[in-house]
Amino acid sequence: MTDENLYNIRMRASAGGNHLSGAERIVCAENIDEIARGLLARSRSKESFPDQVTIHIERLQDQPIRYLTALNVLTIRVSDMHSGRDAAARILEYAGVSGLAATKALTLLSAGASPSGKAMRGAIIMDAGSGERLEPDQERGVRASRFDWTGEAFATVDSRLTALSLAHHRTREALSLATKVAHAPAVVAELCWSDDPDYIAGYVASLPTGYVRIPVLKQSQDPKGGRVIFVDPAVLNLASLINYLETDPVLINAVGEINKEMSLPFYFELLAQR
Ligand code: PML
Repeated sequence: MTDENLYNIRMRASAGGNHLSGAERIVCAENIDEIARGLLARSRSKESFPDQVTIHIERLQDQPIRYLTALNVLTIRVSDMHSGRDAAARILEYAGVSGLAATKALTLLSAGASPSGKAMRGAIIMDAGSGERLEPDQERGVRASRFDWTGEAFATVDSRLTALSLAHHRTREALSLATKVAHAPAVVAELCWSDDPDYIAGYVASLPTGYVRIPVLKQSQDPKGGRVIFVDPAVLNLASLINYLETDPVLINAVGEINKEMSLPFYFELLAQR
């Protein structure tokens, strides 16, 4: 894949004005038709049929691609949503998020983070110390975009995740997004769980912790979810962070460690040994 020949393809589906699904890829010109067909098929695979689907195809003109290695992955064993959220708060604190901000983020995601109560298409940007929300549009949030795996890294991550029964496309896509986000200037950590009522897993991700999957972060059939990106205000330039997240193209060309499920105390022991 040469950098000059790359295109970003984005799919967004909505029904009744509400966001239903979205996905995106970075591909070579010769793969555009096949990938666009796949994204279109995905827009129709939800129970509620979309009344609007947008496929946006854009050449990544003159934009240098940043190549990254995926964050290391592990899963924390939790028994229910409460122990899942408790684990998330403790891992966020290890990454440098204050207890106040972690609690605020968990409360916002569980209550519905946008002022209208709809799912936000993008992420909340939160001061990792005070918990103050910093994204300019609280209804929309800031959407990380323009990231994907190279073909080789995709095949590797897919087979290694599948070997651990983590074959869902959401895990693979979230890992690539979280890798881009964790390498952003001023980012301390990220917390996410899905707004898909059928998908109850989520994660905490950061450079020091890696991508920590938490299999249960909400009750089944709960439509609330989203992302919070915690930032260090002392080094934050909000405009350049948003620019990096929304427009800088990132390709993941290498896969990190992919570990089995472990308990939270065992994970903290591993971190202490590093
Ligand atoms: C989403 O994009 O809907 C969030 C996906 C969270 C994935 C958690 C995982 O399976 O690792």
